[in-house]
Amino acid sequence: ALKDAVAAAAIDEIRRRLDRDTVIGVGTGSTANLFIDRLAALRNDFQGAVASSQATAERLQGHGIEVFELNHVGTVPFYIDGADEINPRLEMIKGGGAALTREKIVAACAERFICIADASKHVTTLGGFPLPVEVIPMARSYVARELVKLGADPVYREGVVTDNGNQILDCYGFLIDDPVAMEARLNAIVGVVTNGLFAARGADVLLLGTEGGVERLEK
Ligand code: DER
Repeated sequence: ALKDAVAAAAIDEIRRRLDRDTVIGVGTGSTANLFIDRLAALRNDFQGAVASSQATAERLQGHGIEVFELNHVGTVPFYIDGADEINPRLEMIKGGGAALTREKIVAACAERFICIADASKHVTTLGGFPLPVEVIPMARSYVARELVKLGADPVYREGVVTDNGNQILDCYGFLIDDPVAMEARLNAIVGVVTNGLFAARGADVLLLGTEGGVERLEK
């Protein structure tokens, strides 16, 4: 119910800003899926969407919403997506759904990142949720050793291949007191494609589902 409330709040957040040329960025996961299902009712009020995963693209198309290639769109006015954790500075850990690379790409092209999350995702310090790191398969063991040097306990997400043909290490035991610095440090490890810290470019608005209703927090 909390996820549904924030999905509805995201529709209210954007509906007056849609016109027939608008293409919006859409995230991945169970909360994003509830948003997509509600977006269907507005499909004649905007042009289409850029998807952050194959799964999201298929769900959008299933609702008759046109999906565009990002290279043909450029920027999008908003990107709506969930998070695994989000702190008061609207920095996030994402990647629980293995879509972190394309999510981060679409988010980079968005003027406004609207995060939709239930209260369980709201934390003071990031790192309770294991930090996903997308790696080039041949580099997996090398990256794992480098992550251990940084104090993490990396666990290979067996049987998962991302939309980009890569693999994921989930890093347990990271206490991340400087998300921006850690994001940059992880990006510097050869073989890392993307890490799940969305801190340099966090969210701009958080719609947080709480028992008392939806709270709107802005950076
Ligand atoms: O994988 C992701 O980044 C998803 O957005 C995830 O963080 C949120 O998924 P959920 O809405 O199913 O909790």
